[in-house]
Amino acid sequence: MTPKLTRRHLLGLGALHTAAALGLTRIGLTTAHAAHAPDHAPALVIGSGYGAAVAALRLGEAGIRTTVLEMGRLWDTPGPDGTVFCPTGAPDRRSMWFRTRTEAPLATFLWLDVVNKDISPYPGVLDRVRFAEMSVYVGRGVGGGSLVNGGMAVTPRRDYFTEVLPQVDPAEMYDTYFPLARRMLGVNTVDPAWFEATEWYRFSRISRKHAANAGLKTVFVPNVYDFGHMQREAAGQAPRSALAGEVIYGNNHGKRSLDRTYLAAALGTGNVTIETLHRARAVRRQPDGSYVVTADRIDLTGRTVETREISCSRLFLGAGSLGTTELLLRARETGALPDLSERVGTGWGTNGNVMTGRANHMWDTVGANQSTMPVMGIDDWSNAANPVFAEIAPLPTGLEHWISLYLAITRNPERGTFRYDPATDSARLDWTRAQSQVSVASAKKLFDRINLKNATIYRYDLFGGNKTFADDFTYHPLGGCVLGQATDAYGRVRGAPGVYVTDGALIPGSIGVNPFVTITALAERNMARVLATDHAAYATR
Ligand code: FAE
Repeated sequence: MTPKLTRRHLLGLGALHTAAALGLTRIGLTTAHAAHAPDHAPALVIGSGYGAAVAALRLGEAGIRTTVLEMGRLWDTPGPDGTVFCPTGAPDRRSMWFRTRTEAPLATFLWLDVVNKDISPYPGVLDRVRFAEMSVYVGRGVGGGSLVNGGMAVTPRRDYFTEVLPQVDPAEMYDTYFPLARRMLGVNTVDPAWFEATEWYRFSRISRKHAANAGLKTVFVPNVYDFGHMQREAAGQAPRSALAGEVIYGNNHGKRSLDRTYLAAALGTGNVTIETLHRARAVRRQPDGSYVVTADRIDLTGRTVETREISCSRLFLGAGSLGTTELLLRARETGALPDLSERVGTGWGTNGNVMTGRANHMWDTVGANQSTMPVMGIDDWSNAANPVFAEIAPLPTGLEHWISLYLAITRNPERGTFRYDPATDSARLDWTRAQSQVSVASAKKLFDRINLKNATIYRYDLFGGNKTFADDFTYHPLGGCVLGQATDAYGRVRGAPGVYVTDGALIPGSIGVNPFVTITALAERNMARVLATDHAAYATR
């Protein structure tokens, strides 16, 4: 489905281009005229990922003046090389968030340290947040995770969704909010005939064949990458992005990231302003019931150039599972919001993520040319003994390497807890390597079966330490402020009236598929309720 660009989208896109061209950190329809940053907004949104973008659009549409604070930069200005994002194979400072060396998920190839490169510190687009025994990859910038992710737009199984979020009416979600989210995000599917014929998805077809040999089902999965554009890339009629290895450090073309969809529409309402390079640090409540957010504005070296206090009547937390949880945990533990629930910081999980690679036989070539956008998964979730949904992932090196790569989503009931560390004023994650072993054991069962039936073996050279399973990072952080626990059934934060959680922090650690469609649809559902029922209580003061 090609999304219809409304007048609102076009106005918003214009505002983004103007801000980019002028190097502004404040983006809005009135950007050029606003001399001073306002220190009060009726509604304040923290972050600009999926949940935040939904909140911003729906608030703006309701006529509520809204400010969005995003710690990353706007990714709309070409660098000296003429592109917005850096090439994946030759990453520069644009790749990662204030690093001196990149930290890619696949650290080595043939055990060689050939993947990562030295870079200079800069507010780059991908961050790897390291906790003691788990790392979390997140996107930084206007659009959050949508800037760096694989675009897989998967609707969860209805039975599992109902089990995970029993407070949510599934009929409402599957009839209204999932279709709305897919439409707004511009979800589309690969043309099956093209998929079968193109060299760019040979790697998927080989994995499908090997899964079938083991009696396993594969399914096509939708994506927000524009497949029309991809086909034109393949035909040499459009600039290459998915077919040029671009994904984790940003796509220069073809990707319907949130700045093209929800956020453009939000800006187009004329009521929404986005402030970039603003990191929200603290939240407190005023005697009149309004809130004050303390935010550091940083420059491109990471130095704090200004500390702002912005008051608001309503506060929407969309800083992602890690960001939102840390803000609320800090507020509770420092006494700024002492009435917050004890459940803040609990119920966190990795969505059972575990990555693995298999070595194929010489005759089973995966192709030197691989599209970075996954379009197929092995779906064995209905196997009650060992439910797994495994994304067939690309490994685009430009060379034939005979590797089949997967991101398995397993059903791991282990949950982590965040603790506030006063010494560093940050959240620490209690998650042990042993907790990841549940995911590894489950993925191993599935891939042992595939290896057995195809007489193949695992790759040992990709994840460091001769590991066959990457058990130390996740792309899918979920939970920390779980719906119905730290919040009510609509994301209203317990003990802080007028504060809402709107992002992946609401989902209790697992959803069985790649999560952004669920995060978006849940935010749509919650915002519809909040705007319908809480609006009068806060008006637009
Ligand atoms: P998120 O998108 O993370 O946005 C949070 C935003 O808040 C970010 O822009 C932060 O910079 C910002 N922020 C954080 N703290 C602060 C603060 N204190 N002050 C101001 N701003 C702040 O949140 N999911 C899928 O469904 N399909 C995929 O194919 C897929 N592939 C992925 C590939 C990679 C490499 C990665 C990293 C993730 C992938 N994901 C995928 C996960 C998906 O991107 C993620 O679930 C969502 O982005 C989470 O959405 P949220 O709204 O929770």
